[in-house]
Amino acid sequence: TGILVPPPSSSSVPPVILTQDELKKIAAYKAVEYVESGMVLGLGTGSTAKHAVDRIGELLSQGKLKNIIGIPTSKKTHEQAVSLGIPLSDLDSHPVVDLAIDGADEVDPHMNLVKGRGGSLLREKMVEGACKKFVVIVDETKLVKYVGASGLAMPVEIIPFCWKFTAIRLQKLFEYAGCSAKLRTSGENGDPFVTDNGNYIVDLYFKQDMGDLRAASDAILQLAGVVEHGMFLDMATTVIVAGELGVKVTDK
Ligand code: ABF
Repeated sequence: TGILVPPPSSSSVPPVILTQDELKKIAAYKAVEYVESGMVLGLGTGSTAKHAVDRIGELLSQGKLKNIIGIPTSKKTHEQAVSLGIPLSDLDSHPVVDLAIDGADEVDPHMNLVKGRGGSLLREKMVEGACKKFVVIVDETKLVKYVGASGLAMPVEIIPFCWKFTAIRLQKLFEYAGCSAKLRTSGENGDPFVTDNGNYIVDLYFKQDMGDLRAASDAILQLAGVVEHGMFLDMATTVIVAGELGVKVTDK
């Protein structure tokens, strides 16, 4: 699959096909331009954020960035950062983070996000909630009219104890929006997917707009058994979208 980038009409250069991964990389590199030496950085998770972490490692190794401290949002990103020689810490030691760069699964017109299809939503929300600036990097396929509009999962991290009970309660909350709740599994034998925090994830699928997102968030978080959900409301300060017509940067 690829996205056609048309050359200027006067050009004899043939059109360039950029893959989705190349678009992700373009957005990621643009975001790293916001990074300055001496910053405490939230390091995101996922295939888009991976490009940003690689780039930060590269700039550090070239001496173009200095004294960076990374706060990883998952075990996977922790491993990646260690392999790149990025000095790491955590929120206990660095409770204020200057800037975080991370991907998203959906971005609505108000810069509200769905995150967590990669399974790291809880640590992402903790780190990104502690940031002065949160730069979201996506390719244009992630843009939606409303949260849930992609028809793909809105993840909720729950404790394993009586997970079916919690899943049913979640589904009932959003009956009006045609919600169905499914436990996320991994591997061939359908074992539950287990997060970095030892929890399960229930993915919610919506047929219609769930409406007031803040009310939806509150309702989810009020259920005992729920740890966190993947709606990141009013958290992004910048969204960088790479697409067919180039890179678009939107600041809040
Ligand atoms: C993380 O990675 C998650 O919050 C989100 O689920 C996912 C986006 O993945 P990708 O960048 O691979 O599309 O940011």
